[in-house]
Amino acid sequence: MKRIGALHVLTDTVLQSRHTHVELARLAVAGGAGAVQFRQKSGNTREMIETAGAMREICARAGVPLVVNDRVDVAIAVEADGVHLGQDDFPVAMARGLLGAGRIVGVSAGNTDEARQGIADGADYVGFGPVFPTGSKSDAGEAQGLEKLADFARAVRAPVIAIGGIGAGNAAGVIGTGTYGIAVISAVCCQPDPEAATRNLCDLIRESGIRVHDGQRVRPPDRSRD
Ligand code: TZP
Ligand code: MG
Repeated sequence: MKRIGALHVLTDTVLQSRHTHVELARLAVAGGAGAVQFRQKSGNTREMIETAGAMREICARAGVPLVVNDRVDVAIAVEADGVHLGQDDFPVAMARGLLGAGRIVGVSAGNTDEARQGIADGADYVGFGPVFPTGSKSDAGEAQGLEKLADFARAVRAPVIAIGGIGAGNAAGVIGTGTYGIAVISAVCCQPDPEAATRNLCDLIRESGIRVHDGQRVRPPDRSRD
């Protein structure tokens, strides 16, 4: 089983400009993140490769997977641990073919059909969201809520990583639905102390019965709402 990590910190330099992607990777790793995702939507490819390469060094030294959002070429160039792809991005099956069996391929899915297709095409995990309203992605769509997340996590037979509006105040509730883990942008990148924010989220995940580095569930999910 590949180690996917239960807390994915997505790096962002648009919502905040105090920290670079590389600094955010360092802070997230220091705080105990289970995975770092390099997420940069525009910019020059050569610089992206330099940035991703520096992030890869930091993550590799700590044994934390580095996943590259959208850009399979950049992931291959720096030998990142994997990629995360949306429905309109590089096709999952092609990414799997290019990256080989050992790397991580994640796919965002808005429903169980997309999830099943993504898994059939070779995805290792499925991102689902936005769970809550978020200002971090303009085309994120409507908030799905915890009930839909719980249904999704039950129906999908790959690890589900929940995203969108997740932070210290609601992370435990999200984990309680039976997801494998969570992914966050603003709850880490936009906090005064991203390292402390990461550590706090890791503590909350652990308290909810999940090991942060391999997503191993050490206590059954709280289905008390069922
Ligand atoms: N995909 C769905 S919602 C979202 C992405 C990338 C944004 C998550 O950002 P935040 O700040 O954790 O809500
Ligand atoms: Mg994408």
